[in-house]
Amino acid sequence: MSALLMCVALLALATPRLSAQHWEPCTDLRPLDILAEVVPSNGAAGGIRMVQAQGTWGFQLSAAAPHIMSFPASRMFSRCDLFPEEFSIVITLKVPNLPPKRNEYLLALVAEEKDALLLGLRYSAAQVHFLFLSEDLAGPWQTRVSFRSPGLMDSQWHTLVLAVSQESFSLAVDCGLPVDIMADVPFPPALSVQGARFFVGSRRRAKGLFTGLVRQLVLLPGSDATQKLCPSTNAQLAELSIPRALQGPPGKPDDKDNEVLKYPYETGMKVTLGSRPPCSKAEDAQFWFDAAQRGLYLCVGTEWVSVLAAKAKLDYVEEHQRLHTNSETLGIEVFGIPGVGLFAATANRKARSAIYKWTDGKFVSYQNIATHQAQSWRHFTIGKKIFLAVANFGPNERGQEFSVIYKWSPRKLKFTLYQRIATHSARDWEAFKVDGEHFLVVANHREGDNHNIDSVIYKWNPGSQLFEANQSIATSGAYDWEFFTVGPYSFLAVANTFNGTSTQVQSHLYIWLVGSFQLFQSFPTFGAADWEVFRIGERIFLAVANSHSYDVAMQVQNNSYVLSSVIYELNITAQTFVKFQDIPTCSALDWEFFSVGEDHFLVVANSFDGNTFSVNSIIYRWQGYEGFVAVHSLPTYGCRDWEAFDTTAGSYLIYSSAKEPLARVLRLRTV
Ligand SMILES: *[C@@H]1O[C@H](CO)[C@@H](O)[C@H](O)[C@H]1NC(C)=O
Ligand SMILES: *[C@@H]1O[C@H](CO)[C@@H](O)[C@H](O)[C@H]1NC(C)=O
Ligand SMILES: *[C@@H]1O[C@H](CO)[C@@H](O)[C@H](O)[C@H]1NC(C)=O
Ligand SMILES: *[C@@H]1O[C@H](CO)[C@@H](O)[C@H](O)[C@H]1NC(C)=O
Ligand SMILES: [Ca+2]
Ligand SMILES: [Ca+2]
Ligand SMILES: [Ca+2]
Repeated sequence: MSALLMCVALLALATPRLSAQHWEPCTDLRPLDILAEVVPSNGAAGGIRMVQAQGTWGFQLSAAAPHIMSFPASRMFSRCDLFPEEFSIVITLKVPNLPPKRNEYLLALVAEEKDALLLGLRYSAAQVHFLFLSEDLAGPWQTRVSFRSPGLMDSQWHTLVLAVSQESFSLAVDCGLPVDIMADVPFPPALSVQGARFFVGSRRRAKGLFTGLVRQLVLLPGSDATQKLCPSTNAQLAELSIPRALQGPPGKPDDKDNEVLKYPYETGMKVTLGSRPPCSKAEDAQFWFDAAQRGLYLCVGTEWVSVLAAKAKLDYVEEHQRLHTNSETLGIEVFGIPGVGLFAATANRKARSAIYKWTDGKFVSYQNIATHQAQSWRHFTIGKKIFLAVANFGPNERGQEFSVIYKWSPRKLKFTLYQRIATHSARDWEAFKVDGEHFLVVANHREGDNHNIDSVIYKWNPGSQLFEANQSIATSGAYDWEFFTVGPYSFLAVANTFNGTSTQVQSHLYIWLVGSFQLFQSFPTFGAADWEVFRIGERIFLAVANSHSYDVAMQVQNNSYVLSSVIYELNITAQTFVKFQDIPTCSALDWEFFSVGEDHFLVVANSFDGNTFSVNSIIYRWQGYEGFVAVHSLPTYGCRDWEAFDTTAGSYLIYSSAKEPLARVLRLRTV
């Protein structure tokens, strides 16, 4: 956006009206929440559904008749009838893939009597168009300003800021560099909105209805909203103003791909807003979101059952299930399959690993899969396909080393072999998406005795429907990969444990730049076994689990399992992670972040203190200025991996033991 726009004082920019005594803008000069105007806070409007996608709530309007999603412009333009000459529009949306040529309206301002489109915003597969009516001596005509390839069709949420000032039109996506267009027709200095109506998600007609999800639609008179929104740690969801019903929605922060919470949207479950609706057979399995109390309820039988009462507080933890596993378990992955249920996959040391299904409040054995010293499972999806990849540490019967990707067969209701990938003592798989493309990265731990080998990133080839090698990254005893995004940037962190002589090696953070990952920052680590990224509000943290301090040259002086693990925090200005807190741990192997109500927690897997595997694992609570403070001490034996998950009945933790064939499910009791 032009610097000029930012410098000029707000008042001068707002469309003034020359009244008898003084200049006065027609609207308030604050963000005007257009979406909130059409979706009353009790959510009573017909045909509007609240749905969740990727952990974020939005409205689906397509079932609502256009007139329901409209209101007279006079409601906002209370003082006079002129649209501001300079303004910006902020919209957060998630769009479906549109066929070529199809256009959908996000917003329209229509002069009702003449049925004239005064102002419109619509998009197609390739463009975003801003339309407005301008008038000159020859009469009124419609002007269209088109922005190419905004990249909205990747099934992600995006926040667009359209800023208009005379003949300058600019569009910024996710706080990225704005595309500026200088048009030969300026936006009219005095566009009358007399007798006009705003239509959200349509152009007053049935044709061109918006079929995606919308979370934010705001008009900011007089200024460029990018100044208020950007930079943002969560640029795809940067907020200026969000309707009340969507504020502080229940569920975990969206840094975790929570498949359990994604489920209502994927299956098109219905969420009702407003005051307590009836719950009978007809509403069974439907959700009700109580915006006032911020609670989400599920109709079970004839009762509304609280799914995630946001104000719940963790009181204590109790044992819920002792899960006898095939053998010692090195990793657990909990995931949901839409329409089927909740599952846990265990990576077991001996011949078979297992998949369990949550049935009547317990994990029950569902499928066994032959693995070779399996270390971890990773669940991911590509479109409608559901996959599960296992990291095999050992060779198969024929001495070959493979890690394997399995695919869910909706017909057999089982996972079946999909692709084998040659790996070297694989420890971990991480799945992620960059610019709409799917990737998998493997942590190759060692080849023979050599720990300094490459770990490999694979890219999904939509043509061959297989993963193919894309990039190799040198690692030292790689143990874990963790992917995360900050605004438009994608990061990949590796935990390096051992270089052949020492566990005191650097672990690295890489950033995606022009088609490959490049080194961004290095961290001193001691036998690093896990990276965990998490967000608290706008803050971004990265925690490393240090398992062992050891050096061949100094093994007598320095061979310790009791050492600090470190939490780092991203300083956005400095573009670097800085140490936030040291936490004493005993051969820490995993961190897991979870939230209960409005509180945030970290649990660490402490596995060994140098003498015994019977050590306590600790739950820490986020206490702001104090950082993380130990609140619960849980006796564990050779603790290897923690996972947090939610069901309709409550919130749970599960942990596995690397030293005994027993995993435990713990229930989080709340008050
Ligand atoms: C391993 O790391 C130690 C300590 O950082 C260093 O002294 C040693 O040279 C490294 N060894 C190899 C093989 O890179
Ligand atoms: C890896 O994938 C990226 C993104 O598609 C691509 O730009 C790059 O050329 C690929 N690299 C290799 C070596 O295939
Ligand atoms: C021993 O290990 C600790 C980490 O636990 C490290 O801070 C210290 O520098 C090491 N001492 C020597 C002599 O290498
Ligand atoms: C972030 O980094 C900047 C630039 O180095 C520094 O001035 C600022 O104090 C840091 N902020 C915090 C919270 O540490
Ligand atoms: Ca990982
Ligand atoms: Ca972790
Ligand atoms: Ca874990």
